[in-house]
Amino acid sequence: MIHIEPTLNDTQVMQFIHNGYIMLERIVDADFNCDCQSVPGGHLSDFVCTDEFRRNVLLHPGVAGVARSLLGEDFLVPTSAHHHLFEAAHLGQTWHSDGLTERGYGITHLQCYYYPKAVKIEDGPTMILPGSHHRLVDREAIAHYGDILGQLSLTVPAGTVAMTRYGIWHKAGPKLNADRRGMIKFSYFRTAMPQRDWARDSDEMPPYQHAGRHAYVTEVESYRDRRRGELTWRWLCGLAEVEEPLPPVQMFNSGIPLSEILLR
Ligand SMILES: O=C(O)CCC(=O)C(=O)O
Ligand SMILES: [Fe+2]
Repeated sequence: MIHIEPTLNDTQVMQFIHNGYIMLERIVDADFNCDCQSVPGGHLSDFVCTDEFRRNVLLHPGVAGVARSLLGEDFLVPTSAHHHLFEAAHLGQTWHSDGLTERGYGITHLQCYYYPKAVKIEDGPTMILPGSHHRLVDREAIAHYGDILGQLSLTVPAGTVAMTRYGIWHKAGPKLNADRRGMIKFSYFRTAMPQRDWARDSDEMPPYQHAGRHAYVTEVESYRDRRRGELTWRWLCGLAEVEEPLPPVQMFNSGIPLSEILLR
């Protein structure tokens, strides 16, 4: 079986719980980024199942190391993806979360955005709202929001992968030019209950450290974020009483267990 070392430590896992994303800038090799310049928009399956895509992106030690840390040893590796390709200028999408966003405290699904080409502000970067993955809402209820304090435009260098908690609020930002802007989106899933699957600083489990308020969060909601964060931390450390369906129930759910992959 391909061996993937976990790359996150206790502190980084707590940061992920709080923020709902991790950015890996310039993680994918420049030559492979160039190979992605002609990939068509829309659903992708054959391309993401090639050894090249697996080696350079899905099983890259830096990318898969985060999946290993947050989803455990034999996670599902994506076998399909969606290429969000924009060329013409547009006004931008509305705030939303995708698909059947999960309930519960466990982390069972990581949704990733891979940018083969650098994204500047005028290219219509993806925008995310850090911390919003805790707020499960009706999609239509947030669509009318404009700018939100603390929102982040993912202006990134080529080869960047953002790894997000599935429920995070996001949208494609306004695009001012006619240049190609691509983002290949794919998901990893958990297959087994967690047991503090990352690189441990020590065998003693540290208590959850709440990193404080996000810019748009008031006192009471911040208290809720702290409690939700603690519950997720305990769940990831294997202390939860609550079992979740694994892999999680999704509208789409395609992946191959890491243990079944052979690279030539
Ligand atoms: O392309 C992007 O930046 C985001 C696209 C997106 O979130 C969607 O279409 O669901
Ligand atoms: Fe989306």
